[in-house]
Amino acid sequence: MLEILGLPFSAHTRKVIVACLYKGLPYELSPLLPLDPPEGFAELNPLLKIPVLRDEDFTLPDSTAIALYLDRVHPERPLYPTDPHAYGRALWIEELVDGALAPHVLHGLLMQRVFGPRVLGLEPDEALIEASLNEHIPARFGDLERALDGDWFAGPFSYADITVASMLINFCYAGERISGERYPKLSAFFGRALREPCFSKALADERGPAGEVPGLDLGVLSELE
Ligand SMILES: N[C@@H](CCC(=O)N[C@@H](CS)C(=O)NCC(=O)O)C(=O)O
Repeated sequence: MLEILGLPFSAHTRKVIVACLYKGLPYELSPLLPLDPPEGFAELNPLLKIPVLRDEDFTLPDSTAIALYLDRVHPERPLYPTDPHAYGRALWIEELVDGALAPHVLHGLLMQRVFGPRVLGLEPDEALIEASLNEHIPARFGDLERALDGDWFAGPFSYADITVASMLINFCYAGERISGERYPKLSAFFGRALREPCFSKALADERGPAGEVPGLDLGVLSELE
């Protein structure tokens, strides 16, 4: 069985969990805290980030590399579109989120507001929170709002949608909400994505472990019910 090393409430680990659920691949999740990595973790991922996938004796870090690998090994229910334009677009949307939005949601906001003060005992960097919330995150949300022209970001439901929705969940976990007034298409997309069975199941499984993290705002999970 596939083993996913990571945490269910990590945006990048969730991408892989949702991908496995979407493809119907059985997996087990082995909790791994990147803030307190186990000995030898650098051999699995020198960047010390989660997730890492283990498939028998093969290990692979990075949510994008893992999804591309899973599509090769298990081509049924592809995560990436087959149409070349949609495929390229899915990769671009993933880069927009993981490369340009993730640092501001995960480090600029969630780390400063929740994990830093509530788990690590660190003072929040208020200037960083302010810049993330008022500058960087709105810029990228604007890009996503403009990029959406249909139900999904790249043709049929794909890993691009899983990537965007997963990052938006962590934005909400930091106590924020996606404004329907400012981002009507993105906000409607978010509701639609979370109602996909692969997301409903992942979020139901995640609720318990996420509830153990002090300070995470899990309201978005109840708003779905
Ligand atoms: N490009 C990586 C990014 C992974 C990533 O940033 N993971 C976060 C958790 S969501 C992490 O491990 N952070 C720990 C750290 O930065 O020290 C991927 O797509 O898997």
